[in-house]
Amino acid sequence: AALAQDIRVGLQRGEFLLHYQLQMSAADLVIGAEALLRWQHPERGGISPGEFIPVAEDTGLILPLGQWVLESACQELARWGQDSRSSHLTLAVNISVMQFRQPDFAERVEAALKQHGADPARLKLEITESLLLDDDEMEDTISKMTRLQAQGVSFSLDDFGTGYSSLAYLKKLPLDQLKIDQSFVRDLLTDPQDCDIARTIISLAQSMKLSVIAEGVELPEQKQRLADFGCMAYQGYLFGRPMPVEELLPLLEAPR
Ligand code: G
Ligand code: G
Ligand code: MN
Ligand code: NA
Repeated sequence: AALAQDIRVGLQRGEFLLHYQLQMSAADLVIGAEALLRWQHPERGGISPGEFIPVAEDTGLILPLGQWVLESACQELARWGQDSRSSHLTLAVNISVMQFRQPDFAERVEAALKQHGADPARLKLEITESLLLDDDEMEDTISKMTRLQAQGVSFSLDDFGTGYSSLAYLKKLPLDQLKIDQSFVRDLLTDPQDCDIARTIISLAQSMKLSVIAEGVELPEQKQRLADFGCMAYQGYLFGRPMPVEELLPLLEAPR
């Protein structure tokens, strides 16, 4: 509860910020970035999202916090659109279930894009399988996604393989991408089961005409193994940690 109050105050005082982690093509070109929320508390220093996001979700504070993320990301995306170094990049934004379930979620995304003049086709929303748990909400999920997708917004299914989504649901959703959870990438080279799972997710994506990105790639050998399976995009410490935007833009200048 103390932390919840701190989140409220932190939002008012502007203590939150976004870091960005590169997303790469198989040819090692930067294709985009994921926005990751950071909190710089004046006394306690950096507090990790693993600590405060669950609290924000339990208290409903994820709504104002998520709204701040969405607006800040759209503002950044609009800036990227004005800069030849970054105008081709997509920006991926994490969306909590509670945020997506807001009746006016699609309108909020549209308003944030419009307010800042960001290109909808450069915005990617990362949703999780927990969105698919509730049968009764399926129509609502599909209609919000379809509405946003019609404007160019794309959807990636984050942490894929760790949840409970059925293939029947997966088939119905207007998704663009599966994101292989880092738990399968970590031991890819030593655990044959993780290796099989990663390969299976990649071929599932291919057969469903979805793109696929692997997260948590730390070693060139992991990237190579995933590439052998047909993976098209990568994210992880191998290419860069989540970083402030001031560090990201100069990286785009020189060919890597
Ligand atoms: O940022 P880190 O790299 O430590 O992320 C930890 C967790 O917090 C991840 O599960 C990530 O998806 C989540 N997370 C990071 N930023 C956001 C955000 O802006 N919104 C939501 N809902 N989750 C986020
Ligand atoms: O759940 P989500 O995928 O949104 O969150 C991504 C999380 O993974 C963040 O906490 C981010 O800091 C972390 N991360 C990103 N790349 C790597 C990596 O290569 N290795 C590890 N261990 N964590 C990573
Ligand atoms: Mn994510
Ligand atoms: Na993830």
